Amino acid sequence: RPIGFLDSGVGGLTVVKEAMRQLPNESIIYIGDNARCPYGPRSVEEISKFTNQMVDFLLTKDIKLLVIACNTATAVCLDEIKARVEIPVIGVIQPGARAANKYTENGKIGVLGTEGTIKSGMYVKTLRQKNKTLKITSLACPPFVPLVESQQYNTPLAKKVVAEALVALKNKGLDTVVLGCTHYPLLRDLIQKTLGNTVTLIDSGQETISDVSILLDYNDIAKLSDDDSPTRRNYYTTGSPELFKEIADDWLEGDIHVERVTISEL
Ligand code: DGN
Repeated sequence: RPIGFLDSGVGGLTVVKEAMRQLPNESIIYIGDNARCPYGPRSVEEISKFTNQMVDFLLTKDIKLLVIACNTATAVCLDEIKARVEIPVIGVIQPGARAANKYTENGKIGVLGTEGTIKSGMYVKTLRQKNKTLKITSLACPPFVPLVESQQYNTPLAKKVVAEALVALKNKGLDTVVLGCTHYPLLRDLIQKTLGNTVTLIDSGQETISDVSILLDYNDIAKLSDDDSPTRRNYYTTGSPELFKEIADDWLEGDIHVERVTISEL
């Protein structure tokens, strides 16, 4: 049975990339709601409704574990989804917060995310739960997701937008910054250059997949090494399969097969 991944668009592919690295035997079903992306500026009601529609779609594919590979959706409805589905569910915020707490040495942490994620206060709450003396600076970066979705993440425009947005984090003495949106690892090099090499960037995808690996073990649902059934990776988008495939080809290894699913089918 496959692991299900969902995101508002292509951002969750940064988590899939880690899954392919750490858990290459596992099959994957991914859905991105590109037609309704970005979620960041949307209301809590809309984010919850759209996310639940994708969860139901993935459940029809007989997934064994669900990864909410979107910080905005995790912030808004992780608890609600956990309560209603019977398979293990994991979001991206707790693993990211845990990693930031582990890596910081001076206790000064920055969190980058969408407006929805930053407004939810979920990173601050999760980090403070671990260590209430942490000094946390949160910053919403609304132009970042549209840059990634329009495949402009390697352009001079992206460099300018990233540099301008991150001015707000200069001179705060941060030693650790969380990429609190799954789209942001596609801008990682630009973010690192802007913040400098003294800052450790946390990609919550990497930590999330370590957690997925633990969950598979604890629930006894990891694919067995003598199971020779082929590893399948299927991608669905509510938007343009061609554009989705271009970004996926750029970011992931191997043959990518993308199918369209219309919003009315969700
Ligand atoms: N990739 C989603 C996240 O991690 O929050 C975000 C995006 C969005 O739709 N703005």
